[in-house]
Amino acid sequence: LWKEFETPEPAEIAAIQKSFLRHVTKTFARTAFNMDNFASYQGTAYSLRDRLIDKWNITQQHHTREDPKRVYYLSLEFLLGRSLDSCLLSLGVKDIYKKALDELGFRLEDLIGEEVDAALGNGGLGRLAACYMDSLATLDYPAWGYGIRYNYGIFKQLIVDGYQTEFPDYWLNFGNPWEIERLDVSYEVRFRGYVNKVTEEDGTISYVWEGGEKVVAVAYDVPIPGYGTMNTINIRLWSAKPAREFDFAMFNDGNYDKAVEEQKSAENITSVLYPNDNHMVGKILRLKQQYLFVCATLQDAIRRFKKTNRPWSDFPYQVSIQLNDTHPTLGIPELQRILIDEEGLSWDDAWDIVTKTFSFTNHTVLPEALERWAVPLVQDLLPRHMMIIFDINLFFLQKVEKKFPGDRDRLRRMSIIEEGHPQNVRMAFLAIVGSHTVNGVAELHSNLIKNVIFTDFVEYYEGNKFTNVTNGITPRRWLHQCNPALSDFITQKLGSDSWVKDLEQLKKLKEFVDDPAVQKQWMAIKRQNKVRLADYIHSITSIQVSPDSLFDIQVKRIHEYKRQFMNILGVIHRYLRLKKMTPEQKAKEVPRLVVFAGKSAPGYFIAKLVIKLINSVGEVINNDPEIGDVLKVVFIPNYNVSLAEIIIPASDISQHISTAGTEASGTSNMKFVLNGGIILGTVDGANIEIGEEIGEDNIFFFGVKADEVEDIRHLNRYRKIEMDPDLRNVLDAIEKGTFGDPKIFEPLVATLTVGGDYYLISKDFASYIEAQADADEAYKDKVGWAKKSILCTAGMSKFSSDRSINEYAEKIWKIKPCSVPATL
Ligand code: 26V
Repeated sequence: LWKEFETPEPAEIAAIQKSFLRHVTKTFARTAFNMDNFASYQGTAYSLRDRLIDKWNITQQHHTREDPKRVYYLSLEFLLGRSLDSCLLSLGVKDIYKKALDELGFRLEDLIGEEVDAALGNGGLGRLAACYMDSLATLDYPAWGYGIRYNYGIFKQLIVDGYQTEFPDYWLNFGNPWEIERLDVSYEVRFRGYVNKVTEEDGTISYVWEGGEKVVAVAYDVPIPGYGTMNTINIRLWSAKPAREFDFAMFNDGNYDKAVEEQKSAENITSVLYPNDNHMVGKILRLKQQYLFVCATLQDAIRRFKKTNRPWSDFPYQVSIQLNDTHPTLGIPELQRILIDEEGLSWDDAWDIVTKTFSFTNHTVLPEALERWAVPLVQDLLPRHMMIIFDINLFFLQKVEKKFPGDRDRLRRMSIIEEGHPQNVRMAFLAIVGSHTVNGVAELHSNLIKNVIFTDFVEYYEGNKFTNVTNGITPRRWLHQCNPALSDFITQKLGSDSWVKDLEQLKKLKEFVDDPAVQKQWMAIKRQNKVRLADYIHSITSIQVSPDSLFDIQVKRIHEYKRQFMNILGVIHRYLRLKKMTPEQKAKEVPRLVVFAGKSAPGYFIAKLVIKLINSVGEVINNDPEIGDVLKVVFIPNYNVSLAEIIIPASDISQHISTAGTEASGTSNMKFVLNGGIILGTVDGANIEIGEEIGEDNIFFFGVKADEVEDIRHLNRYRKIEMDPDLRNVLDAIEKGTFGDPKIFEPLVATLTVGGDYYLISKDFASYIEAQADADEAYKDKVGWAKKSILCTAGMSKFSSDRSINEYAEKIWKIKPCSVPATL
């Protein structure tokens, strides 16, 4: 197992080949005559899976024996991407697998490329969960991830005539080597029905939830190995199945359609990931997903807890549950329900356990993203939970009233139930009231939570519940794996690869910043990564781009608050400027490649128009013979984790230009800087802390600050917006038809003119263009740029997800590492 390195190499190679061939021939029934790359990928993955399962079993047995406090990370999204490469690296067997496969005539790189992404997430929130699993495993924490096994992940994006079109991502089509189906681990989940009030002989009243319909949640386990450690944790994903395979009575009556329909309707629950990011839609199927998820997860956690015969009062000292945003908040009334209705605890004893168990991370301040569920909907689907939520609210408001007597307006503001027609359950308020700790994901964001959106709660809890844990990213995937050339170079310069598990070591790179040989090699590696991206762009779009241009990249979900619109308006501004230049003047310009990628929610009309505009502008600029390589614009379709691994190492500049105060943290900003790319961005989210760490000289900041935004919006609403004159020119060009039928873009342009410019593009435009000019100027100084790039990587220690996870473990979860011995 972990001792496999002690085996002599030839024997190890032979063992890998044997296991590979066994799986290819026996598991997949292939022969030497039809063993293509995909079959070989499967054989490799299965041979690695065997090792993972061994490590996972040893970990579980050790945890059962030690019985440490465990953390349960509940997330409706896990954006894992591919697993083969990362597992090979974590197990320390990449080189030897490469050799073993080489001898059989396969290139490991090709096989890695055969894997489809596990894309069970929308964006930052889902990818954060994946990074946190990697750190939890690597740091030897006894942790479980829980989520949903969607049959369809985030849709595939195709660009047709410049527009986004969506295709289903049926990722399980050819099987998934990284999951273990656990038909023996399944739980019943009830929906609808009625609540029976029972009066016992002694006069006590209890409630029983009965009737309705039942489905079953079945577990699928995804092992997550720590890097260079035995600890191998688990993400348990639930899949919905009908409670009884078939209604035989119905089947016998010849009512086949109805019988099959019922079966399908159960399976529908976990069929598809909702593709909205930062926007709430009140669909009943989504609520069903959330409840099925927390119901099965709590039964599983409680079953594990009960094995040790501890009293219920021990529960919060053995179990910590982290809610990744409000999506799993129903876990709070569900645990309360189990404790009072099924386990017979008093309300107060139960509530004490609940509030000591849960903690909640908020990931956004956008009002349209805060979850609110209509009371009649919850009442219909989960009648007992609705009663409990009303009671939680009643007891909570009684305490608020006691602390602030007579303050009716405060009670209205703080109520978990929002008044209106219909009433709504404010899930964030329920999550706050039911948790011991609430955190934001970057300093600025945590301050906004405290001072803007949850102020009343800060006052009520006297500041005790709210804290910050700045996000982080795993350096394993986001440097060591995705940028092997830079990773090797860093290891060589530092004389050890210990930085992979201890990012503080990167600080030592500062010693080399003035070394011309290091600068040269550093930039040569960057160029190599730019060539790799240029080749990819050519293969996908047929657009030829020069690796000697400045690569300026914005990749993230398309959203108005992220302001891809401002970026493309800036590109148009640059184009108009270039068009006025003589060839001699143009030759002095820094050639620039502007790359966009990202998905829009399928129903987000304005975001989809932004994609269309980017493609239309690219079409004109890329085919303008007067422009050539001085400016190119590319939209790369279907942004996902494995594409990010190619794009991120290739940036000179990346853009993180959200209106100040709107991007809670951002995590791709961290990935770009870790790979020696420079941020051009607003004073927002984690950009601020990155600036503090790497030094303000190594980041291009622009734009208004978060605390100015409200006043400017107020003025925009009540006066005519002062349109920036350069921006006016740009809009004129669009309206004149320079980029195709201007009618198409009218609704988009209108967001700036008649729409009140909510995201302050006009206000920030001049300083944005100025920052871009500063970047051009700085890029001309090759040595200066190399230094900036080195200092970027060297300053990123803080943003390892290992640091974030250690903070959660110490401050919030109160769990300790439980290191697993190499053998039992
Ligand atoms: C997600 C969903 C998913 C589908 C159903 C409706 C719905 C409604 C709201 C949301 C909230 C998503 C919040 C989010 O993704 N926030 C991002 O979290 C990142 C990790 O903390 C952070 O870096 C980003 O700045 C933040 O936008």
